[in-house]
Amino acid sequence: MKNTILVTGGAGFIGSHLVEALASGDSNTVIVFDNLSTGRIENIPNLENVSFVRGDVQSEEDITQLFSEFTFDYIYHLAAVASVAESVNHPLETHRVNMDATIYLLEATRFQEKEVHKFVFASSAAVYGAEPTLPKTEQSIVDPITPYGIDKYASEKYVITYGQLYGLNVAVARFFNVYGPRQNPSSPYSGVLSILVRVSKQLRKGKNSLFQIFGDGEQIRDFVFVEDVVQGLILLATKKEIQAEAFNIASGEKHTIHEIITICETILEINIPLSYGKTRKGDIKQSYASIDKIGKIGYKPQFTMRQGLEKYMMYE
Ligand code: UD2
Repeated sequence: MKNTILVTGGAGFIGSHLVEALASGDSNTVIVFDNLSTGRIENIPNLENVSFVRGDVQSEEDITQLFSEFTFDYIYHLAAVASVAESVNHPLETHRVNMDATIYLLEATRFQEKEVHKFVFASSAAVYGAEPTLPKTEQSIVDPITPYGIDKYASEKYVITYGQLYGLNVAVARFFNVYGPRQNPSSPYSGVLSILVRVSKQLRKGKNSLFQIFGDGEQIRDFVFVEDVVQGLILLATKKEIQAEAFNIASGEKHTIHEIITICETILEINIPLSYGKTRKGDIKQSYASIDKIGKIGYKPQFTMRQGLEKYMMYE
């Protein structure tokens, strides 16, 4: 049976890896829906079974138009402003993308003629906030402390509630710190590893560069390689027994910023000069996950931090 699959944010970092994996099954037709605000057209695989629709999830009109042209078997909603810091600086603008858009999509899905096999929403570890109990399990207290975390939590509640109220087949993925090829390092809000990899590569070429740490460098994160995230997303979509529940997607490994700097230095045999700035507003000191719940449905990370970083650094 041929499946038509929607990936919002499919031209972005995580979305484009997902599209690649989905398109490799030739019984799938993949529709990438993206406004190219941070996503890039070059990220979309040039394959016959992948189509690009330029549109904005914030626009109810664009969503209505999309659903008038296609009926979807699976929907992965990944389009978002991915930066916690950007949400702190622009709460209203990020709210429209990270929250309102989710309801537009859920409404369109609810009223499409054919029942969707699964609507998977990309949420975030940011929902857990700064409450100090670790590792984070799906039963941990949820207490978001930034507009980003609040919108992700509100969105996931909507998604799960649509499952309960209207019988929509839904699942929620809580991403921890995702990294890998195509993560864009060029904004001040970019993921820490994309910036660190860029700095490392410059140093490796003999250019001057410096990595800036916000805070003391002892903050802990659970960095998960993008291919493992794709593995987790596809499991949530295809396992029929998953209904209206949230799952952590992470590596289950924890590293400080200082540790990842040391790993980069070892891989590339360089010395990375550091400077220290103030801790960012809304920054969480320690965040790492238990992956037991998703492990029970077959998830197994394939990349350690070092293996993922090596693959990332070889890219280009
Ligand atoms: C990440 C995700 C976010 C959300 C969250 C879940 C990104 C860009 N953001 O936010 O979407 O899912 O995890 O909790 O992936 N840092 C530096 N120097 C730099 C950049 C960052 O020291 O040049 C620090 C930063 O202050 C923070 C840590 O590195 O303590 C990670 O920062 P981040 O922006 O990569 O990700 P985070 O955890 O804020």
